[in-house]
Amino acid sequence: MGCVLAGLLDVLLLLAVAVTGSLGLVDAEGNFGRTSAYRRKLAASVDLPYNDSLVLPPPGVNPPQQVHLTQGDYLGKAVIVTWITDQTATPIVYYGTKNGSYVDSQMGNTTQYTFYNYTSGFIHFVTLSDLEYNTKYYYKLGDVTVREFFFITPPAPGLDVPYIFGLIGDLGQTYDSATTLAHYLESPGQTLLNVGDLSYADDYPLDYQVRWDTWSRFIERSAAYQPWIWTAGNHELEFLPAVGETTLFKSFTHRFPTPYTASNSTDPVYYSIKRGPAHIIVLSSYSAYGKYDPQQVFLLNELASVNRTLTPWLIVLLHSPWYNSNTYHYMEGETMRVEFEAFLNEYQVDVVFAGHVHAYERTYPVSNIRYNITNGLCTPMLNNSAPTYIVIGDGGNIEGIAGVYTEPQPNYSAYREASFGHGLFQIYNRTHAEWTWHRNQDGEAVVADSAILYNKVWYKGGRNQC
Ligand SMILES: *[C@@H]1O[C@H](CO)[C@@H](O)[C@H](O)[C@H]1NC(C)=O
Ligand SMILES: *[C@@H]1O[C@H](CO)[C@@H](O)[C@H](O)[C@H]1NC(C)=O
Ligand SMILES: *[C@@H]1O[C@H](CO)[C@@H](O)[C@H](O)[C@H]1NC(C)=O
Ligand SMILES: *[C@@H]1O[C@H](CO)[C@@H](O)[C@H](O)[C@H]1NC(C)=O
Ligand SMILES: *[C@@H]1O[C@H](CO)[C@@H](O)[C@H](O)[C@H]1NC(C)=O
Ligand SMILES: *[C@@H]1O[C@H](CO)[C@@H](O)[C@H](O)[C@H]1NC(C)=O
Ligand SMILES: *[C@@H]1O[C@H](CO)[C@@H](O)[C@H](O)[C@H]1NC(C)=O
Ligand SMILES: *[C@@H]1O[C@H](CO)[C@@H](O)[C@H](O)[C@H]1NC(C)=O
Ligand SMILES: *[C@@H]1O[C@H](CO)[C@@H](O)[C@H](O)[C@H]1NC(C)=O
Ligand SMILES: CC(=O)N[C@H]1CO[C@H](CO)[C@@H](O)[C@@H]1O
Repeated sequence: MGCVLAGLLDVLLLLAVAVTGSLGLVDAEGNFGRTSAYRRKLAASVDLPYNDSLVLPPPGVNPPQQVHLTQGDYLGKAVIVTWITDQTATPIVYYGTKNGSYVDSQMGNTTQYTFYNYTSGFIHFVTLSDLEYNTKYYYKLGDVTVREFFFITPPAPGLDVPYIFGLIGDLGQTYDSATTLAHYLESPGQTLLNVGDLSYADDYPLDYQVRWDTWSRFIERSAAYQPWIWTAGNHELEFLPAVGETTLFKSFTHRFPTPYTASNSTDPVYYSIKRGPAHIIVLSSYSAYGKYDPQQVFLLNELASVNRTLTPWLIVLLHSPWYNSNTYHYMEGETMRVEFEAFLNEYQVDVVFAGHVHAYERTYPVSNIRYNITNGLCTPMLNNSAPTYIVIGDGGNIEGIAGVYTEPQPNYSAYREASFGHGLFQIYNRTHAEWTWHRNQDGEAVVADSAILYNKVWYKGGRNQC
């Protein structure tokens, strides 16, 4: 009863913030989630042409291009700067805390890879370490043509440290993707959590690698100025045995280094970081996760090491959702859910973000960990102690929207809509965070779905959060 009441209260809150579209109240089956009536065009949009200004290389002599950042250590005091040049160049970053005054420098490394008959440019990656927290750094790259950028380090981990994460999944490089990214650039997001499926280069014959280059140029206007935290999706696998390409995640791991060794992971596609008030665990839906597999060993070690006094919020990122009531990719995440869900409940994970499905969906806190083959208890249960699950695979890629839902809407599904957009996860303090979802058809300031998330460990308010 309490759950239904709280659900109604949520609906009233939504009314108060004047959401658009029709509001679903409790229906004959007792469902209180909402399926938005809003529909965008269903036709897939095309990729930006190669001569579009959003994907063109910068001018100059062997200019640094495809510049992007990610966190470089466990605690948020390091940044990995990655960029590509067509010809050889020195992998060096000049940096400092004053604009134009680059008093420090750091050397790194250069790599290259081939994929079928494609040879990548020179991929440079440099880790800037021992940075000060909460500080703006300026940096410059380039031996001849020089380009300048800046970033802001996160605050030190702590209990009541506000921080805003952006969420984007399945972005691709279409006109819709461009709208999503343009809106995100207008947002207050400080670090982007990317839940996988980046360029969609593999939607082209022979996984046309040039589309990785155009994608990395496309995202530079955000990713050169704030870290993007990478999750591997199925489009990163690039398994093409017919032409001898059998190294999984080959382009992804060459182009997007992650700080995996800092969390004792042995694989770049799953790892963990602390950032401000959050401990973020990145999992791979496409790496073995069974008992005794390295990913499960990693996850259990990592969960046991989380300190909720240092980082009150515990976030998990993965690509293929465990709770998805869209017919698209239905149940693909089920085996991983069966293997891992009980661990996430035990360690009181606050929220799990996934992509994969090209639409938006938010659940109430839900768990489904009672089933043991013989007891028949296989129905997902609303459970305040369990995580909230959010599908944010609505970045706008070339494959188009996933518009068909299972009916009726399961009672754990709070809101679902087949539109493109992005999300913001705004942590206020140890007890409260606010999730907002921004659909592309609205201005950035408009919120199409929102919810307060109450911290699983610290919130003692007793409100029924279902
Ligand atoms: C891009 O190329 C197409 C086809 O070659 C051409 O029609 C279009 O004008 C070009 N656009 C720009 C911005 O140069
Ligand atoms: C740094 O200084 C240059 C030259 O004065 C200026 O164009 C640029 O906007 C400044 N950058 C920032 C981030 O303030
Ligand atoms: C790679 O192979 C494809 C298909 O055989 C061909 O169309 C393309 O021109 C080749 N690219 C290069 C750089 O050789
Ligand atoms: C990694 O393993 C080492 C050695 O066992 C340990 O000291 C360190 O705390 C571990 N780091 C993390 C982030 O788990
Ligand atoms: C957890 O973090 C707090 C705050 O930094 C620290 O005082 C405490 O010792 C840590 N607990 C453990 C078990 O490391
Ligand atoms: C709710 O979740 C908690 C934490 O995982 C668990 O202990 C409890 O058994 C769950 N309740 C139900 C009814 O599933
Ligand atoms: C499965 O669950 C039922 C009901 O909770 C319990 O009686 C039974 O012992 C469990 N079976 C196993 C193998 O744990
Ligand atoms: C949700 O639906 C399931 C079956 O579909 C039911 O067992 C459960 O009691 C429902 N929960 C609520 C809170 O209505
Ligand atoms: C945490 O933030 C929420 C939302 O701004 C606020 O209502 C609450 O009072 C804050 N709690 C503390 C302990 O500051
Ligand atoms: C991964 C890798 O090759 N790291 C090397 C990068 O360059 C530094 C020094 O320039 C080496 O110490 C690292 O081993």
